[in-house]
Amino acid sequence: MLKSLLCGVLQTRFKLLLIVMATMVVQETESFEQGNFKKCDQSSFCQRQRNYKPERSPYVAVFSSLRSVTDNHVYMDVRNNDNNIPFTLDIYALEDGMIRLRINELSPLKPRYEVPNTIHDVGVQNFLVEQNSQNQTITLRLSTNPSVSAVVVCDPFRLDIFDEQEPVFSINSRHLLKVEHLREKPVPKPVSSITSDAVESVQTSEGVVPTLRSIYCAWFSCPTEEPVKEETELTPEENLDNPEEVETKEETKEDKPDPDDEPGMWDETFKTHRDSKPRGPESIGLDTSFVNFNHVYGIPEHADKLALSSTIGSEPYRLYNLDVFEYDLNSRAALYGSIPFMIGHNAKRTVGLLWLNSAETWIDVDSSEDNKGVLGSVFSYFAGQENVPEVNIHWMSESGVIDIYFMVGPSPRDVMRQYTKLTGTTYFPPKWSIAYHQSRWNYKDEEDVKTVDAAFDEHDIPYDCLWLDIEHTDGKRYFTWDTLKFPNPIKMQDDIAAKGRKMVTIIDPHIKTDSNYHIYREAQAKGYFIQNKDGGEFKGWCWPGDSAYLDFTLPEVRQWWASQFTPDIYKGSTLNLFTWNDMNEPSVFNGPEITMHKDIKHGGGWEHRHVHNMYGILQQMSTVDGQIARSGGNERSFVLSRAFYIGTQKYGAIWTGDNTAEWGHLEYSVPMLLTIGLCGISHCGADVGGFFKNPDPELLTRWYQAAAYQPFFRAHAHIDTSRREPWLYDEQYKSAIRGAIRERYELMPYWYTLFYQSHMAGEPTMRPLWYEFPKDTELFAKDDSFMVGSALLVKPIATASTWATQVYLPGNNGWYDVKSYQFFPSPNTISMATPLAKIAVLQQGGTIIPRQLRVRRCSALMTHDPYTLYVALNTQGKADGEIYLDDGHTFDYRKGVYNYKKLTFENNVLSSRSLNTTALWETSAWLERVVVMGTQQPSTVTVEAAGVTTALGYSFDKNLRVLTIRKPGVNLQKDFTITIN
Ligand code: NBV
Repeated sequence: MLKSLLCGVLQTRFKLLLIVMATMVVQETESFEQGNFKKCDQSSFCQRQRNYKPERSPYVAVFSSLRSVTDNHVYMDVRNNDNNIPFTLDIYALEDGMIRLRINELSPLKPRYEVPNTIHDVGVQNFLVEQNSQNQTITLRLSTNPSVSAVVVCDPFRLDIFDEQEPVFSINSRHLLKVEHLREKPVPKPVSSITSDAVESVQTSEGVVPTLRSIYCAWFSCPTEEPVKEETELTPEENLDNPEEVETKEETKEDKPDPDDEPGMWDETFKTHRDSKPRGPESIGLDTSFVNFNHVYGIPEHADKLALSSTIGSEPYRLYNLDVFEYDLNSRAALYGSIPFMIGHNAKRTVGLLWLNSAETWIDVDSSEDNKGVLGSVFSYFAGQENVPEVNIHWMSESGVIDIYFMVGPSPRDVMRQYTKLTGTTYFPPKWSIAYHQSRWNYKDEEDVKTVDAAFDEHDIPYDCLWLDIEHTDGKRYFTWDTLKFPNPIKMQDDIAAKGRKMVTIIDPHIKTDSNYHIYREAQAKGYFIQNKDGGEFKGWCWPGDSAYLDFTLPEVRQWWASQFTPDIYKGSTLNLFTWNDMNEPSVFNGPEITMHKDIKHGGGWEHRHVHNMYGILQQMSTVDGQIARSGGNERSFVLSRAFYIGTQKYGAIWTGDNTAEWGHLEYSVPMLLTIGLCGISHCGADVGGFFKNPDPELLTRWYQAAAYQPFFRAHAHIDTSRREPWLYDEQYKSAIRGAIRERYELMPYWYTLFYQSHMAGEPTMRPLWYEFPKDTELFAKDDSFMVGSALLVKPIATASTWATQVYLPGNNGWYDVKSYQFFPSPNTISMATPLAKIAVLQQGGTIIPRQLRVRRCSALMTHDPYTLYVALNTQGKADGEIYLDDGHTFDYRKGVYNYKKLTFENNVLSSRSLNTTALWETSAWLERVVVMGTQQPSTVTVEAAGVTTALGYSFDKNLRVLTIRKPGVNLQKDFTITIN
């Protein structure tokens, strides 16, 4: 009996063991790569901040300390009542209804890191200040935007921001403000040395120094401390009178860890990497609530949906630029770029919040139902309303100061304008760079380049730029060529350029440590590399083997790097060669989390931890400077970067890195790009076809179709994948891919106009549907379709064998299928047939878009070609749009050398009027056709330009109600009027 019982138990145990082992194997394979990267509980500051949940915030703003530094800047003292550390609170009134909040230690042991050169000098306005001593609140109203106000509640500190009386943000209402003050490393003291004096001074490596408390108490009155009793520990045996007391004492000790010595504050190890944390803890945390919002967006880069999801009970979103191999979808894990900008949107308004920080940051999003009504009950504005929603955000950064910019919108456009006033608008990309790019790792040699280039022409597929990856170099020494494979790089580029096309070479930030390599030699001699924590050049592993990393935080290093791009120095380069900055998170193969050690040193004594998320943008910025300088400042730049940060849009394009040839990755490219666009970066794209693995031809075709309508359109693939140029596929796929690329080229005038507008006003070119239809709640979480500008709605096919798709058409202007011109009233969900060659694209009623239908082998050849206008009438028979024209590549537009036209259709008259009047750009481009959708049969059509009126030919499709006007023939520079009678 006993034996069989034992056997049973053992058998069960054995089975369990097998199951556990099997699970471990599965988990191991699933999480092997993710295991290289930290979770919040492996990052001590994230743990400390996340575990901080006081019932009441100890931070108090001192009411009587309010001072106006200037009329647009007020200042207050803040103190942490738990430890009496003093802080400064600064609030600034900025133009366009924006408010800035800054909290720093009053007198930190050492300066805390503040992000340089990111925020533009924006205009300011005055505060109208009202103090209420009874409630201990201070109301700061913006003088030029008086509907916008900030209210400081003193005890505990809270800041609420209102627009039109409506609370939109509430700061520290969850009591999560926690600034870890800089402190001396505690030195373990012998028990007998603890006396009450220890409160006022501390033993450090530099001797006995006064504590912050003692400095602070000289300014403020401090509560008197209980003298610390000398402790002589009794063993349980000695304390025979009361043995339980000993137990309790020990428990209390464990419950109250030394606040200066919590785990990971002074030293932290992840895998085999130790972070020595020379400055100790300095993290910051704060909650910001979006009041009356259910939906928040932004904080790229994550392979996640558009609307951010609640992180409660799971991992926070993480911002820490990392090179992640085969990244997972539906994840909050960090990727290559970081932008701590969040947008809240509801049916009434859109708001934005920028958390200015360049260190590792984790973000909890709490949109749980339990929150509903909590803040609603605090604000009288919501009296009588139950369940007012709120999304509570907990920002946690490893270092820096609290520095937040609030934007109250109220429309999505307003928020983008406000955000890009602070951080810059999109650089103006040269026209060729928004056309189609062909890349792979790698086009092998000059012969390969020549063959691929020629094949595009043979197969009648346009392309504008051919890319060379790391294999083109001499042993991964950037700015050099493998002379066996590329013996005549200048001739190669000239041949490509002769056809109107461009080339790009990759230039990574890791520099091979080889004294025969001019870049290394010079940079080393100048001391331009990042240093180890104890001095000496930091070396990490990357493609070339042992590599050093330039310290791009230093202006002199950036200047020197920029100078490397002149063709005299970059041998074998021409002005038609542009740049790709990859691996600039930076990627360090043998570093912690495949990046740089946090404790290594940049110039100015800052550690890498302080600047990490900015490293990539600094490389891209100086590459751009170099490219512009090499042409004497005449030619626009094009630099693609993998890492990105706040303001990347000013410098160039980014892409979503190493995705995979799977349908899911095609699907997620849409929300990823929408999010990146909402955070200012308009020129973004995903590798067409997926970087890793081989796409089947249907997936590749559908990917081309989606990307033909996304801002940065480049096919790219891993070195181990099979070749996948479009002509390698069966006719049906090849012709569908050709069709998609040609659709892009036809639409180039519209894309170029959108990029000009994005450059001027900061609007994303690719937009979520809610951006255009902000009141339609159906759209708030929709990310399977998107808008290109205000006119086109695109629903990519992101699942296999999908020959029809449901498309939700918002608004009440109606929509036209761009190919068939079929009209669909809206709001409405329609079913659209999507055979392999079809892209579901609809033009909104009320819009006019330009196209060029004579597609040539590249965009440069189409510069002066004729245009067609597509006028899609809304239910009132109206439409409008714009068209922008210039030379496509120089900075002459800054001198006014361009044509920007407003196109209006009303009362059966289409007119084109110049929005700029001086220094027009000379072009022979003319209007060859106008297609008017949703109109009546005319009896005559005439065009008037420069006082001359001419009758025009036309055809009319009664069923579709489409009028095609032939050859108006007017030069596009000129104003004209077309009248339909
Ligand atoms: O330079 C090689 C690749 C490049 O093709 C890719 O686009 C980058 O994202 N690079 C990463 C390094 C190797 C990735 C496995």
